[in-house]
Amino acid sequence: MAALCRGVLRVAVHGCRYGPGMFREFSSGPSYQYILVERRGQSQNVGFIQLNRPKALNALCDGLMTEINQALDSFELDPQIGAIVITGGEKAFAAGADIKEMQNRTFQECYGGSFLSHWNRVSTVKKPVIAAVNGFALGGGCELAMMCDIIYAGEKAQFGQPEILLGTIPGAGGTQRLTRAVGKSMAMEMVLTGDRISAQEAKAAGLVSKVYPVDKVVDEAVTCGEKIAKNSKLIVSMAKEAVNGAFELSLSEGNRLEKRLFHSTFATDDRKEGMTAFVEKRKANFVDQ
Ligand code: CO8
Repeated sequence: MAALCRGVLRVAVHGCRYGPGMFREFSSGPSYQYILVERRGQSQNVGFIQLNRPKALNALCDGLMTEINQALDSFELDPQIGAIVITGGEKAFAAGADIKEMQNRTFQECYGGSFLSHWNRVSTVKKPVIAAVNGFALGGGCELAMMCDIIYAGEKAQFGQPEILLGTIPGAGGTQRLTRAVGKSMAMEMVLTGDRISAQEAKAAGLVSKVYPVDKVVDEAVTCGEKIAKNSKLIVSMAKEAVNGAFELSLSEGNRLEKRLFHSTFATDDRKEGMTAFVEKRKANFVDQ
C-alpha cells in the first residue's frame, strides 16, 4: 500500500506497519510508533491521526502524546490541510493516560518535571480538530476528545472520568471542559463516581454533536472535515478563535473579540470573494488570504 502524505510518499510494510507498530514515512517525514498518520478526503485535505496502540486500548503514553503533537504540528504547517480528524480503534478511542507509566511517579517528579505538560497541544491547534470516538474514551481519552473542536461518537462509545477510582483526579482539563459541556450535576456525578455515560447520553448532554453507527463515524468525521476544509482556512481559524472565546471570556469581552474578528474578515480577499460570489450566483473560490 502506498499513500501520499504531506507531499511525500509513504510506504507501508507488513500491511500498514513498518516493523512492530511502526508506520514509516519516506523520505524525510517522521516515523510513528503509536499512531497512523495520513491524508483523507477526496481532495486529500483532511489530516488523519489514528491512535494505534490497540493492545493497551490506546492508553496515552508519553511517546504517543509526543507523536500526536508532531503530527499536529506538521498538519498545522501544511497549507493543503483544512481540518484534522483524530480517532482510535473500535474498542477504544483511548482508555486514558497510561496507568503503568504513571504508577510509580512521585509528586516531586510530576510537579518538578511538569508531568504531561505537553498534553494540551490539541487545544492550541488553529485548524479545526474533530474527534471520531468509538469504544472507551476514559480519563485522558475523554479529555483528549474534549480538547477537540467537534466530537462525533459511534453508537457504542462510552465517556468517563474514572480517575477517582485510581485515587487521583482528572489532570488534562476533565473537570473544566466536561463541566462546561454537560453541566455541573452530570460532571460532578461522573468525576466523583467514575461512572461512564453512553454515546446517546453524551449527545443528549451536549458533549458530542452527532452519533453514528460504529462503522460510519470515522467517515462521517472526515466528511465533516472536508466540508470545513472547503471554506477559507483563514476565516475558519478566525471563527474557531471566536467560538473558543466563549469558554474563556465574559459575554461582553467575547462579543468584543467576535466583533474585532468579524471586522478583520473585511481585510481579507476571501471575505470579498465570498460575498462577490454570492452576488454573482457562483461558487466562491477561496484562496486562504
Ligand atoms: N493504562 C495502561 N494500560 C491500560 C489502560 C490504561 N489507562 N487501560 C487499559 N489498559 C491495558 C490493560 O492493562 C490491559 O493490558 P494487559 O493485557 O497487558 O493486561 C489491556 O489494556 C486491556 O485492558 P483490559 O483487559 O482491562 O480490558 P477490558 O475490556 O477488560 O476493560 C477498560 C476495559 C474498562 C477500559 C479497562 O481497561 C480500564 O478500566 N482501563 C483503565 C481506565 C482508566 O482508569 N482510565 C483513566 C486513567 S488515569 C488518566 O487518564 C488521568 C489523565 C490525567 C492527565 C494528566 C495530564 C497532565
